[in-house]
Amino acid sequence: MALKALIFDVDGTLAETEECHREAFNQTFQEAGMTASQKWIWDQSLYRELLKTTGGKERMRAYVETENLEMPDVAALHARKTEIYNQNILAGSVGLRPGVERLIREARQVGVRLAIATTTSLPNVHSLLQANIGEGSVEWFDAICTAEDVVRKKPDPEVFQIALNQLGLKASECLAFEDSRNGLRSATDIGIPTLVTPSIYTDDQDFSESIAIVSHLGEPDIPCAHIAGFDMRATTINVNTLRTMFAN
Ligand code: XBP
Ligand code: MG
Repeated sequence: MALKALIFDVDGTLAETEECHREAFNQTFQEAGMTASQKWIWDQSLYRELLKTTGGKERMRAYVETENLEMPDVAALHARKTEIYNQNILAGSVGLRPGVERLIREARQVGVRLAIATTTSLPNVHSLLQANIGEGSVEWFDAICTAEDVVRKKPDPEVFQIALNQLGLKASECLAFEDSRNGLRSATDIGIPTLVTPSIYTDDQDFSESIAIVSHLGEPDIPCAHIAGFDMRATTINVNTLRTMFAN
C-alpha cells in the first residue's frame, strides 16, 4: 500500500506546547482569584499526571473531582486560557520541533497529503502554524480535526476517523505522528500505523503499538536518534525514509 498522507498530532508532536498550556492555565486561575492554597496552581510534576486526561476542560473537571474541589465555571476559564495561550503562541513563544517544518514542506512538494488530528482547540492549531510556518500554511492541510469536531477525545479514535473520512483514505494509506500513549491508541485502534516522537511530558509512556520511536524528526545539524521499533537508519526523517518503513 502506498503512503498517501501524513496525519499529525499537535501538542507535543508539532511543538513542545504543553508548558505554554500549563502557564496559560496557571495565569487564568490566578486572574480568577483561584489561589495556590486552594490547590489552583499546576506545577510540572502534577501536570505530567494531569495530561493523562486529554482536553483542557476535561483536565480541569478531572482535577476538581480528584481533589474534591468546588467546580468552577470551566467553560469561562477555558475560554480565557485559550486567549492567553494564543497570545503567547502568536508572539512566537514556542517553535516547532526539529524536522517538522522540513518534513511538512517536503511532503507537500512530493504530493503526500497532510492532515491534523488533535484534542486541542482549533484556534490553537491556527496560531501555531501561522506563527511558525506563516500565513496560509493552514491551507496546506486537507483536514484539520480538533476538539470542536468530536464527542470523545483521544484515546478514542474518533478524531483520527474523522481525519480519514475527510481525506477519503484508508487507515493503511496513512501514517500518524504522535507523542503520547493516548494519541498512539487513538490512531492505532483504527489501524493507522504510527511513528512516535516522545515529548518532554510523555517520555516515560508505553509506545509498544508504534511502528517506530525516534527522538524527533531531525535536522541536518540536529540528528535524531532511533529509540525502538523499525530502524530507518536515518538522522533526518524524510518522505523516502518513511516510505521504506511503510513498505516493511
Ligand atoms: C493535547 C491535549 C490538550 C492540551 C490543551 O492534545 O491534551 O488538551 O493540553 O488544549 P494533542 P485545550 O496532543 O492531541 O494535541 O486546552 O485546547 O484542550
Ligand atoms: Mg500530543
